[in-house]
Amino acid sequence: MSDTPVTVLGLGDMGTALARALLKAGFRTTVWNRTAAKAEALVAEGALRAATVAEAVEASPLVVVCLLDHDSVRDTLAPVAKALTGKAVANLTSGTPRQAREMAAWAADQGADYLDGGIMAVPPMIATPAAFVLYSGDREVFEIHRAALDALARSEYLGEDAALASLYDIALLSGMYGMFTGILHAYALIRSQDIKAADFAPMLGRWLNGMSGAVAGYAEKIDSGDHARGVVSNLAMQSAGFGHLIEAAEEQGVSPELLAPLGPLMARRVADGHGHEDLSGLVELLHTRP
Ligand code: FVH
Repeated sequence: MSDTPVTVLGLGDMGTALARALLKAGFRTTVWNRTAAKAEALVAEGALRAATVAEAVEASPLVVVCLLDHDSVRDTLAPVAKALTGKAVANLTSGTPRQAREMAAWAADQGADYLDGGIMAVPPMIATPAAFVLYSGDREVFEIHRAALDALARSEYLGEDAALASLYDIALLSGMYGMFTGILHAYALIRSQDIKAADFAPMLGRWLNGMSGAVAGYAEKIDSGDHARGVVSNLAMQSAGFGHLIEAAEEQGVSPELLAPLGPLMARRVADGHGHEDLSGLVELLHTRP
């Protein structure tokens, strides 16, 4: 058995996976969930059940929190604020950067150390090499509890600002949803012609892999602010061609609503005199360079 006890608050799908990973790694694991019955399977596997949040917090120096959202974290922790003094809270509940800073300040007021986390995995991926968890907040606290955190997934520490884990989490998820958006639209087009999505999938996968160079290529242009360097497909051409995508979708009876917002942004950037540049320049319309 590993020597640092750990408490897990929240036994939804993710909290259960986290607690199970800790148990498997040999940590003395105390669990609490609002709906107590969800602890039963874990107790059968060796977890200690806490009857109250206060009891759960008392049980371990490290308290891993994985609840639905920011409000449920506040609702759960506020009544046991005093018990948190001297504890380390690793809050792996999804939230915004502002909420992370707010929780860090609140924890500090209670005399607790705070790490904010973003889980980059779905529950079955926990404790597998495919999963990673982003952390930000107090570096020393991260290092002290690293063994327990590493039992959940590969840990990636981003810096002292508690908001960083959430910011990276949201940025990664936004990239993911952008990709999903394109995939769904592509399948709707294919289905409009009675072609099986599965038959088209290998080609779509090949194409998206081929285009993944944009991740690093756009990053270079965005960081330098030079969207005109090494342009292969200029924005004016892409903007004109994009109209065909919307027209074709409508012809095929496919709603273009997932794709459509990109068109006016491209047109605006071209009208502003950036038609010779790369698509990466759209970032300048989304956010003003500091
Ligand atoms: N599951 C996933 O794929 C994603 C992967 C990335 C990270 N997320 C985030 O993890 C947080 C928890 O997600 P989850 O999958 O465990 O969610 P649920 O299975 O719905 O469990 C929710 C737990 O929260 C408890 N809860 C809800 N409201 C309250 C409240 N007001 N007070 C106390 N506890 C509350 C709920 O308790 P109960 O309904 O069983 O009594 C569950 O324990 C989440 O931030 C994801 O975005 C998961």
